[in-house]
Amino acid sequence: MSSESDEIIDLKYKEEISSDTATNQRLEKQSSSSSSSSSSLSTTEEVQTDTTTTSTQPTSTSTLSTLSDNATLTNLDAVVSITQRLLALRGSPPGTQASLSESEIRLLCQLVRPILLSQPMLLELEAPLKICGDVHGQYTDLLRLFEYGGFPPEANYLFLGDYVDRGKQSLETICLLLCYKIQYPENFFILRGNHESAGINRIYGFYDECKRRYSIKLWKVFSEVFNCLPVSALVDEKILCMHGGLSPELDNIQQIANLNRPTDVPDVGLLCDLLWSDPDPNLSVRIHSSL
Ligand SMILES: [Mn+2]
Repeated sequence: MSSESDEIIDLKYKEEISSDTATNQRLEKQSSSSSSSSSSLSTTEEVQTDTTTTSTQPTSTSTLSTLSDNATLTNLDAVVSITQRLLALRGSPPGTQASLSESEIRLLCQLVRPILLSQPMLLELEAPLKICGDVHGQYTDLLRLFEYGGFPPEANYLFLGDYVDRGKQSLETICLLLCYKIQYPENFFILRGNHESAGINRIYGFYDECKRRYSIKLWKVFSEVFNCLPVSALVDEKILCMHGGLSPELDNIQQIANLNRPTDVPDVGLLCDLLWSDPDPNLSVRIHSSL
């Protein structure tokens, strides 16, 4: 374990894709600091660092072929089928809904939870991978991001949270992301945003979409998935990513790895700050990167 202290870059790719006007809610402070003039494609950044690092190359080998359990195979067949129907919306008018049954969506939630919990709260990832900001239920924009960067597993991805709320198709958005997480668990990563919290997405759209299209129960099932999402990723041991920002409570990066799951997002403290903080030019933060 190294005791060296490195300055960590706080990656901020928080362009708001949503054109929704921000309300005056305290909870919406993120949108007030974001530029709205950029196209959604600007939220994808290619991270190519040290070429001497052994990179995790995108693999075309699906988890499907490595599993022998029949039940698992059947489940993964279902996930492939769901993925195909979601991707079939390419070329359809924006807003076209995918025909997924509630039981299929529940299956995605059921399959992804153990995968999320089997990986650390602080992910340690290797370049090359593409890092993407808020999608906020704008499913057409998500498809455009993949058209631009390559559909998994052609490229590796890290999404920084806020998949639901504001936009009209939170369900298609989160379902496609979960499909990819299940199929390519080592090449596709999704962090938690402040909207992946029941107290927030109860108000800003996701609850209403679940209730209107499926059931309140389904919204609760998603909450149990969101409570298992990791909150931070360290890329090539030098680029620290999270949805919000750093915390005054953060002295050592190990504190992030030590956060327990499943968990809701508390109103104060380290976890809250990682998901909610905005840049402060008056702060100078140094944290230890040793793990
Ligand atoms: Mn957001």
